[in-house]
Amino acid sequence: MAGHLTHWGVFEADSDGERLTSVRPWRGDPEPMALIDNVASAQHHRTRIDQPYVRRGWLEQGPGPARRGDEPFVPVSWETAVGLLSGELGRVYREHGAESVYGGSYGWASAGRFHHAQSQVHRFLNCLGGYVRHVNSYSLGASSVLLPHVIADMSVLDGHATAKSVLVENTELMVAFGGLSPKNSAVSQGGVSRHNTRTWIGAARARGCRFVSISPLRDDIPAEAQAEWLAPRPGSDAALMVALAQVLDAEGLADNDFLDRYTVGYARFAGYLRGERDGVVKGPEWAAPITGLAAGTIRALARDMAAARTMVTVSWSLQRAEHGEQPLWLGVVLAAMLGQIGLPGGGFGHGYGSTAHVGEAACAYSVPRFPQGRNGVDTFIPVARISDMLLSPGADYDYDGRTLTYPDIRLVYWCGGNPFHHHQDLARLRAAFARPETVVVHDAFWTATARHADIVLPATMSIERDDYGAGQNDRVFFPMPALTRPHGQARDDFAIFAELAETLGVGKEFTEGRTAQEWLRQLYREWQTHRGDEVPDFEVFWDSEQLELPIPDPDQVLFARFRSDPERFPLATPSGRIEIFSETIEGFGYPDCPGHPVWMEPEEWLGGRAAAQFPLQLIANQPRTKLHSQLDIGAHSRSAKIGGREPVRLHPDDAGARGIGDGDIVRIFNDRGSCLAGVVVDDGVRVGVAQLSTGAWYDPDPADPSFCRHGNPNVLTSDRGTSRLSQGCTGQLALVEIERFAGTVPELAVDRPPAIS
Ligand SMILES: Nc1nc2c(c(=O)[nH]1)N[C@H]1C(S)=C(S)[C@@H](COP(=O)(O)OP(=O)(O)OC[C@H]3O[C@@H](n4cnc5c(=O)[nH]c(N)nc54)[C@H](O)[C@@H]3O)O[C@H]1N2
Ligand SMILES: Nc1nc2c(c(=O)[nH]1)N[C@H]1C(S)=C(S)[C@@H](COP(=O)(O)OP(=O)(O)OC[C@H]3O[C@@H](n4cnc5c(=O)[nH]c(N)nc54)[C@H](O)[C@@H]3O)O[C@H]1N2
Ligand SMILES: [Mo]
Repeated sequence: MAGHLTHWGVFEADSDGERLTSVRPWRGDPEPMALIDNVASAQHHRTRIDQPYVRRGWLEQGPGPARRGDEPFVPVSWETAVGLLSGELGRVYREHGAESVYGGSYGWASAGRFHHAQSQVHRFLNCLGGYVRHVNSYSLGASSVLLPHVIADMSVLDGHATAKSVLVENTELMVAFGGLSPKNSAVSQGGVSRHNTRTWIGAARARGCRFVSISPLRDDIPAEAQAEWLAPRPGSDAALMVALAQVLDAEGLADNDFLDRYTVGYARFAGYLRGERDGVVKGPEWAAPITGLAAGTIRALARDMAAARTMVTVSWSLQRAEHGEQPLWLGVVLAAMLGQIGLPGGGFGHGYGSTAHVGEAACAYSVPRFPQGRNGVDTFIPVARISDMLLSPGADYDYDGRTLTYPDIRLVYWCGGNPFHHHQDLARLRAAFARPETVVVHDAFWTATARHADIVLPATMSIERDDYGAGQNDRVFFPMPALTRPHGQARDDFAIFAELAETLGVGKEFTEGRTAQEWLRQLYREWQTHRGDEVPDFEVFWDSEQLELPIPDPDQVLFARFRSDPERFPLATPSGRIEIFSETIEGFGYPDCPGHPVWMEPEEWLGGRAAAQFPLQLIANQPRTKLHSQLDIGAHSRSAKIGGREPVRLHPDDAGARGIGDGDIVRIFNDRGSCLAGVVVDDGVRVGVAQLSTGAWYDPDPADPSFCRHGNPNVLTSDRGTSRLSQGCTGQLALVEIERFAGTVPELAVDRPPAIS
């Protein structure tokens, strides 16, 4: 029996050497998650990649642009695969240079720090001269660019958020834009040891904290919160926040001492609230028809916020949308007007409820990681501009005050991510994936991305290799000894890269002469020496269940030092203060992101013209029964499917108006594409909203790649950036229509391997 860390929790398992015979939540987890059930059921599923494969056309005609995604694959030996791939890498680096290789390889891969897939592929490509990389994430595209201009880097807001323990003791009112979702806080990058969402929210409530959840879904906050539920039109939060700010301003409730001492630019913003330029006072009466909330509700909420110790928290989802910068910036501004930033339990939070780690106090030491080396290429893209890059080499685009140019990519290397899960407008991505000369994918499963590759290499799952790991701000460091042998001919990414590197003459640079086991020891020992305190030797750690990490300030309060002395501890913004108006951003001159936050109508929302044709707001949020697309064929994920399709939730009025009932298979569509889904009728969904979470493996109709038979919402979402400032992903919201699916429901193909010839 041994424990194993995943991004969604720790489990203990018995194994017969080949498979897990029983899986139980780790004894230390007070709120274990059923997501752990996906692992054992997926391990030997027929969609597991059992050996290396090459796309037939690539094998026969060689590298070049091609319609990828529907040709058969040819099984090849490891020797052949390594020979072909090293030859092709050699050719591309020689003929086109490192700037023609896209190795950004975005994705979550698996927990375990040494076998972290992105670190592996980045180090390998760096040994060859480097690669075009990505910056930022799908999670926080707008946040990572906007917030450093306005208040602080994401690492501060993320890693040093006021601790949940402090909220439990001090917060009187928690206003949660986007809720505090129990499904999201099941997960954290790198792993979660002790889930605590229901516990801390229940404790805060028992002490008297009032929760207001502002979200299209009632279950975006746990029942323990006994929350009041406000459901404005999705995408209209900025208007609601502007109106809340207007009430504070007009009724003398804004904390002027705080605004004077700790912020810049309030006067400009107040002029906007007061309608000094356009004659429109942006109060509750103005916001009511935009948001669909009653003016009285908005006014009362603003007054309550000013009267209590209030935490304004904005979920990450709000910025994963058109103009996603605005509600985020307004959240900061509202908190600044309330004057409680830096006080226990008050102020601003970003992502309580978005993942498990936000609100966990920072550990003294992060755990060892595999060094990636130096990238010889400077060129990068904001991560969600992948299709634009592949489709438009040489084109210019705006980003954070700069004009950048897309490189000309010949080879795409993906290891540990699934762009045919994560990217928007999948028909367009498929066209983009037809452009490179070669696409290489390592994965454990025949995901849609593997099916769009030329060379497919089978990776081990984390249960099949020795590793160790801990999540960000998670206080438990786990040894992760292999629980079973690898499936089929699967190899660790490290072993694959080690052999490729050897063949390409950079073996020594990549491995430094160490095996994986030797690396684990070496990295641990380096870590041990750099730590000031007593840490057990590797051998002791490896044989133990876990190692608890020290937490220097368990009751951390975000920006407490800044509040105590803003001259001595200024923020890293240009003014050193919170920027309600940013000269820098104003100076960029972007019409879609002016110098202070505003309400800007998105194109796809229920209040706009496009809603006449597509009258339902699709919420493409994170899935409850899995992490992204991972292990979608696992037992827990499958248990939620309807007729094998991803569930879509609809309000009874919207279902009734379309003659749709529980369990029906429907077609969801807009101008970009369509997909099937199985209906769940639920009055916990706002009227006018259809919730189809991400994660169903993309299963395109062979005749029409914009039609997914399985229920991947990214055939419907739009591939446009949040704004020219941050170019973040806008996948959360889109407009759609839904109809009952007429005819015979087509069989799925993505739950079996592709055609093998
Ligand atoms: N419409 C819409 N789209 C979204 C979002 C949204 O809100 N709406 N959210 C976005 C967000 S926030 C994110 S983070 C992305 C997530 O997108 P991804 O991180 O790309 O999604 P995953 O399904 O986690 O992909 C990880 C892949 O790595 C594979 N893998 C696991 N372990 C290993 C390993 O050790 N080696 C190798 N080689 N492979 C491994 C898994 O099998 C899986 O295929 O999706 C984004 N997409
Ligand atoms: N179970 C599970 N947990 C996960 C993940 C997963 O795949 N599965 N993924 C992880 C990752 S990578 C990330 S980045 C985080 C993401 O964390 P978030 O971005 O916070 O998560 P989402 O589920 O996309 O969105 C949260 C909620 O926001 C609400 N919402 C959507 N649009 C609007 C809007 O316009 N206004 C308001 N007020 N609310 C809105 C939706 O109802 C949605 O349920 O989750 C992490 N946690
Ligand atoms: Mo994410």
